[in-house]
Amino acid sequence: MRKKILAVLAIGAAVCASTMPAAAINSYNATPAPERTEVGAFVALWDNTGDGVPDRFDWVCSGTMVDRDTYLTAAHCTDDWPAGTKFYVSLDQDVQTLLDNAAAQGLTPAQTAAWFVANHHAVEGDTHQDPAYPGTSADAHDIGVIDFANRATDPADVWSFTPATLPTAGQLDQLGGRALDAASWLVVGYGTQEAVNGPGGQTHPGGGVRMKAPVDFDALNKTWVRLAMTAPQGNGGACYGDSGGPNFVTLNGKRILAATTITGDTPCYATNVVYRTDTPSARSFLAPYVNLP
Ligand SMILES: [Ca+2]
Ligand SMILES: [Ca+2]
Ligand SMILES: [Ca+2]
Repeated sequence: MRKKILAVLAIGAAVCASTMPAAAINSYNATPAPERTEVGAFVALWDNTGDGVPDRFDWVCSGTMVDRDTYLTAAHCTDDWPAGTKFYVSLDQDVQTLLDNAAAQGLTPAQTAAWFVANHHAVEGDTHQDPAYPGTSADAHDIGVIDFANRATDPADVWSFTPATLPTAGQLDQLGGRALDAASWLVVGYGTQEAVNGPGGQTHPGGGVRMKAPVDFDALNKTWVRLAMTAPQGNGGACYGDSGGPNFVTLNGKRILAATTITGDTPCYATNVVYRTDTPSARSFLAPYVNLP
């Protein structure tokens, strides 16, 4: 089981992105999600070498606007960054093409970040994570936000979107497994595809584009939902860079952001393990940032 963050993993997605197909989520049963304007890429500018000069500007995770100035993501996406790292959200559909164009023009990572902000492709915010993270396997407290409440510009100043609807307290428990299995589930994110075997080992092509895929309910745990992403059953799935992104369930015609992508099987073929947003711990973390239903 590996968390589905991108950047800190030594995988080949962003290195040769220009030769990769523009796709994200897993390759099978996935489609672009231009209509999911509330879902955005988690982008960071960071220094790998300790000299104070940023070496990377890239998408690493996914997340969702839950009000005009709060972007819900995973705690592990906000964790363990080098000092001085800056964090941004982009609600653009195709972040990868913009990054490729900046690289082709020879912009440095810092110049690319400035260009993204100046041209309304990214907004800088402030990360916060559940102080109880990493918690336990029963409750990892793997929830965080990029918040814009203390910034002059928030995403609603730049993009038009309707914030996602969070569940009511204990809503998934009240529904129970049978109703949750009958409902439609959808995962959205900017992450890579499932593992591809090559001469140098496994790689994860793609990513940086907002994609969606159907997934199927497997199990409800205390703080987790387990979702099947098996291709033969018509499911898609989530992979590296999809961490923090939404898993929506449609209940009575209403799309609810029931849980966020956290982890799963290492090659991303089988299971999306997602952190519930209707639990007391998730709600107590979120309460200072967003009005909960
Ligand atoms: Ca550096
Ligand atoms: Ca099922
Ligand atoms: Ca807020």
